[in-house]
Amino acid sequence: MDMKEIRRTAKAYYENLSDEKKGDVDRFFKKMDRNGDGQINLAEFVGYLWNDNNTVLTDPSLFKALDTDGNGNLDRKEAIVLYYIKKSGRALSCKSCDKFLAGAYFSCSQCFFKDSSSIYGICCDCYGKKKFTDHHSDAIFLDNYTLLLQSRSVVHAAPKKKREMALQILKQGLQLASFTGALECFFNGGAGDDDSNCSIM
Ligand SMILES: [Ca+2]
Ligand SMILES: [Ca+2]
Ligand SMILES: [Zn+2]
Ligand SMILES: [Zn+2]
Repeated sequence: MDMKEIRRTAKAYYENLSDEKKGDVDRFFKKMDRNGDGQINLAEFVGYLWNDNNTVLTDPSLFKALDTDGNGNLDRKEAIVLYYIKKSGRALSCKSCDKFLAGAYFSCSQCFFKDSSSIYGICCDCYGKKKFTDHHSDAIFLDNYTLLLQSRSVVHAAPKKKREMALQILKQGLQLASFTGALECFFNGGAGDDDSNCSIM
């Protein structure tokens, strides 16, 4: 499992958290660390995720991939990646091979935009080998980067009120004050469209 990208993302995400949210990471870690030795072993990892109803993540190969130094335990730094995966809603596994989707993946765009469906994600290997034949035959699969940009067009097409609602939902989901300015830029069409500062777009 290639965790390089997700690890870098988690680190950047953590650096932008408020002190209060960083405290939340501490609480998360303490809760997982049942015996209080400052390390998370596999049993503590699995136990926590079972209690948390996050069985997608209990895969021992994910634990191994999170354990960067390979000492059989997760320290706080290694556990931040798990915290990020949980909080970002990236706890998804491939619908075909069941492996955790650590990197780029493809998802059915119809299911993605339908609120009654869950995300139907397929890892690049399975997508390349066309192992998604049990899904509805008219499915249009898009990789997650393309889907992100398509989402922008979809939100643009919505009336202003609905667009604002979508932004509110995202803000609540991300719980990240520092992200919201950038989000507004994303959905308002980038720099020059209004009076917000869109330095990153
Ligand atoms: Ca422990
Ligand atoms: Ca370790
Ligand atoms: Zn797969
Ligand atoms: Zn679908």
